[in-house]
This record gives sequence, structure tokens and C-alpha cells, in this order.
Amino acid sequence: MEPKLFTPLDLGDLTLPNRMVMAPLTRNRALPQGDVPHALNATYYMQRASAGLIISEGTQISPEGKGYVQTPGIYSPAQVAGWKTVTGAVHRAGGRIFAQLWHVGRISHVSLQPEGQAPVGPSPIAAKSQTFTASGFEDVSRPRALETGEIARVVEDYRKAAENAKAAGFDGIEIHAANGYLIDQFLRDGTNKRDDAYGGTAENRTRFLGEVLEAVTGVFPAKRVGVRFSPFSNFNDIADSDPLATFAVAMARAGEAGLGYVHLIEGDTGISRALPPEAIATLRANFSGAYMANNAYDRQIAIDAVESGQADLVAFGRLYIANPDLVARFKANAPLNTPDPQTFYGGDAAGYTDYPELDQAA
Ligand code: 8OZ
Repeated sequence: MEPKLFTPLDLGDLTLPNRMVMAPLTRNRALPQGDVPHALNATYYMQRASAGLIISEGTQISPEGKGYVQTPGIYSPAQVAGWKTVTGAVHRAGGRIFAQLWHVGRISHVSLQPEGQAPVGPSPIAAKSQTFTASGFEDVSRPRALETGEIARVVEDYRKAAENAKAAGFDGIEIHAANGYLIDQFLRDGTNKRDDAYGGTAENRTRFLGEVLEAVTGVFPAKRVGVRFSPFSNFNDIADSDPLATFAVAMARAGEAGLGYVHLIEGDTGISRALPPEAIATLRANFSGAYMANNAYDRQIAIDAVESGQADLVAFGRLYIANPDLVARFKANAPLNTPDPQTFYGGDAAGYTDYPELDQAA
């Protein structure tokens, strides 16, 4: 019998033809002038259109939301026009693509910020982390704390970005609330030391997330909105005294908003998928939509996870970098291309649009 991994799943009125998802992947190949997506990016995504769903690379909602050189934005007319060529190419190739909406918060550098200002965060605590700027790897800058009265403006930036995603032809959006970026910084008690309504209890720390989800589900139907969390990752110097308690409340926020899916990075970002299954089960008990699992899944683990109901969808990152036709390769149990880490971040077509498909390799 055909493994369930290769069978359709409905997200509201959107049918995904299979449960294999191209994970959001930062590749730093937008045009340096204006962080605009262009023809090379359209080719890359189009090549991967047989995925059940493509989630775009993290896409900053505002100039302030940028944390790395040459990541694309979705706030200017030129960016929306660039994304239109991407979504058009994916749709013509028979695919579906969501935009991942991203605000890096404190994971940024003054050289990447408007007028060289400090990045923003929930609290003025610098991360022990690095980013890549026009000059190479640099320590991130100390953030300033968002004032209570500014938070509505950031929520509005998310809403506008969702409008722009719609105008650019995306089929839906994923809110990036993982990997130590702005929303994750609000969620965790190690980075959120606020004494207003956005800090303190888990209910307060998840308030910003809830407001963002409410804003964007006024733009896209809730089933076409997902959210990504990384509850047990320490990536970008994030820390929380009780992640299970924090993320039980965050999952409930996703449930209240009626989202189509929650996407979890299981374990340490990019390193392992080892997580106590009971932790995932505890979190999933708070959300009744689809569950997308991620982190170093291979073919057999993914087939087994979907077969047993441990996951409804599985997102693949590195495997999708190197294998544009990953669905066909998995179906045929064919050999895989090996990704080249030297070309992950920045550069041109090499290591981006030149990984061969099965028939090209044969
Ligand atoms: C690697 C390099 C730069 C950004 C994430 C958006 O971790 C990222 C990212 C990953 O979610």
C-alpha cells in the first residue's frame, strides 16, 4: 500500500497532494538592492513545486525585522512584485507556496537596521549569537526594548505583510515563532523580562503571538495560516525555565486562532530530532489542527511518523536544498544528492538551482 506520506491532506479548502513539505530555508540570495526576490529565486522554488507545500525562506515584514544580509522582505512594492514572479512560477509548475513572515527582533546588527539604529526586542538583553552582515560574521548588536505603545505597530507590520503576501499570490502564510527570533524572544522567560501585559506569566508572554495570529487571520483564512515553534531549541541563545509550560500555552493560542497547522522543530535546530515523544504529545494535546514535524527526518522516519499518526506533515530542510524532486526520489526510494554547506548562505546558482533531478543524474 502507498505510504500515507504520499497521500493528500486538506488545509481548509487547500488540498496538499502529499505530506512532504519544503521547510523554510534562509539562502541569502535576494537582490542586495532592496532585498528583492528575483528570477533565480523563482527558478529555485519552481524546481521544488512537487512538494505537498513549499514554505518560503524567512521573509522580513519590515526593514526593522531584518537580521542577515540579502534576506528577502515583503514590505515594499518591488518585493511584492518579485514574490509574484516566484508564486507564479510555482503555480505554473503545479505547486503551492506559503510565505514565512519573519521579524528577527534582537538577532540583528546595527549595519542591517534602518539608520544604523539598535535592533528591537522584548528586553534590552544582547544575545550571545552571530549574524552575517555585508562584512561577514559579526556579533549581534544590543537591542532596545520595544515600548508597550509600539507593539501594536509591530502587529500592524505583520498584518500588512500578510496583505502583501496575499497580493503577491501566496497560498497562505507561516508565522515564524521559532529559533530565537522576535516572537520566540517574547515567549521565553530568559529573554522576556517585561513588567507590562506582554511579560511575566506564560499568558502574558504569549500575548504578542496571539495578537499577531489574530491580525493575520483577518487577512488569510485561519486554515491557511501556520505557526512554527522550536520549544526545545537553544538556537540564538534563547532560554526558558519551563518550555513545556510556555509552549502548552503557545499551542493553545494557535488553537484559539483556528490555525491550519503547527510546525515544530523537534529538538535542537538542525542537529537532532531526539525529543521525548511524550513532550510532543503533551504539546499536541493543546492544538487540534495539523501537526507538521521537522528536524533531520529521513525517508523511513517520515513514512513511519505519518503512518503512525505521530505527524500529519513532515518538513525537510537540507534534503530539499539538494533534491528538488525529493517526492519522486522518496517514492522510488532512490539515492539522494548530498547538500553542500559551503553554498547554503549566499552566492549564485551554484548549490542553489543546479542540483540535478533523478533523470538528469541518470
Ligand atoms: C540559518 C541562518 C540564518 C537564518 C532560522 C531563519 O533559523 C533562520 C536562519 C537559519 O529560522
